[in-house]
Amino acid sequence: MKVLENISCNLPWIESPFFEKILESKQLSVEYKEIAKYYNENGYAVLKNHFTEEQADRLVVDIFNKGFNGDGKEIAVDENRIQDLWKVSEISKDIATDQRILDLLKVLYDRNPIPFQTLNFKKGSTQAAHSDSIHFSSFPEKYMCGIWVALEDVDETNGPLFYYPKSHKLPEIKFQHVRKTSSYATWKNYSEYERYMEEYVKVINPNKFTFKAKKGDVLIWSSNVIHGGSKIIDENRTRLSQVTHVFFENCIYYSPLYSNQITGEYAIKNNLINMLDGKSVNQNYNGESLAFSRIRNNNYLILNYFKSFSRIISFTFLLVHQLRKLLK
Ligand SMILES: O=C(O)CCC(=O)C(=O)O
Repeated sequence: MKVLENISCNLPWIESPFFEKILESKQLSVEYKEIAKYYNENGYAVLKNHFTEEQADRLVVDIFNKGFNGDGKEIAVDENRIQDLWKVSEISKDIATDQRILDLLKVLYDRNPIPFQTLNFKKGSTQAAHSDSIHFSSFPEKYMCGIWVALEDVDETNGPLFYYPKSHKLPEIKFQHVRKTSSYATWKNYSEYERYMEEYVKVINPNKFTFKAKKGDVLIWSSNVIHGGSKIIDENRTRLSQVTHVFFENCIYYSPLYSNQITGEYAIKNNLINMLDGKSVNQNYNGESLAFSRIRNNNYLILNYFKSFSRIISFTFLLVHQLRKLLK
C-alpha cells in the first residue's frame, strides 16, 4: 500500500487514478465511503440540511449589518458581493470552519484543510462557467475545494449555482491554454478565459446541473469542477449564500490567472491566512521547503537550489529584465 501511496501521482487520493485501490485499503465508515466514491466520480458532494435555519439566518443578519452596511462596510467588494466576512463575523467564520465539514475534507484529501477565504453573495453571482483552478491552484495540484452554502431556498428563478458533474476529470485549463502569446495576464484578460470556457463546455458537452438547494444545504466542489451562477430570472429575489475556499496543507499555492506558465513565473499566494489559527500559511512542497525568487510584481520563480541565495538571484533577474526592457 505504501507503494501505491507513493505513486499516487501527487494528487489527492480522491482524484488519483489509484482511487479504487486506495479506497480498499482505507477503513472508512459507510457514510464516508459513499461520499468518497461519489466525489471521485462526480467531483462534488451534497450535504443536505447541514446547517440549521437559525445558523443561516444569523449569517444573513451579518451579511447586511457587517458586510454591506456595518463596521465591515469596506469589505463589500460591490453591492452584491462581500469578500472575507469571516474576519468580522463570528457566524460566517463558524460556518466556514464547520468541524463536520473539515473532518470530511480531511478524509477526502488526507491532508489538513486550510479555509482561507469567504465570499457572500446577496443575489445570484451570474458568474460565467469557470473552474476554481484558474484562481487557486497548487503544487501538487488539485489540493483545493469550494464549500458552497445556501442561506435561503434556491430554485431556477433566483440564479442557482450551476455545475458540470465529472468535469473535474478534464484537464485543468490555465490561462496559457487560452492565449497564444507568453505575455502576462491581468484581471482585464479574464474575459478571454470566460469566452474560452463558454466554447469549451459546448464542445465537451457535459451534463449541466443546477443546485436547487434548500436553506442550510451544502455543495462541496473539487478545484477543477466547472461551475458558475445561472441567469437570474426574478430580479426581485435574493440568493443569499456563502462560499468558502479551502486549500490543503503542505503545498505551494498560486494563482494561475496571474502566473506566466510559459516562463514558469508563478503568482504565489503569499498572503493566505488560515482561518483556523489566524496565522499566515506556510508554503512547501509535500513538506520540502523551497525558495521563491521574485521576478516581477507578485511573480516568482520556484527554486529548489540556492535557497539562501534566492534574493541575489531575484535581484539579478530583475536587473536583467529591466536592462533588457531599457535596451528594447
Ligand atoms: O455562488 C455562485 O453563484 C458561484 C460562486 C463561485 O463560482 C465561486 O465561488 O467560485
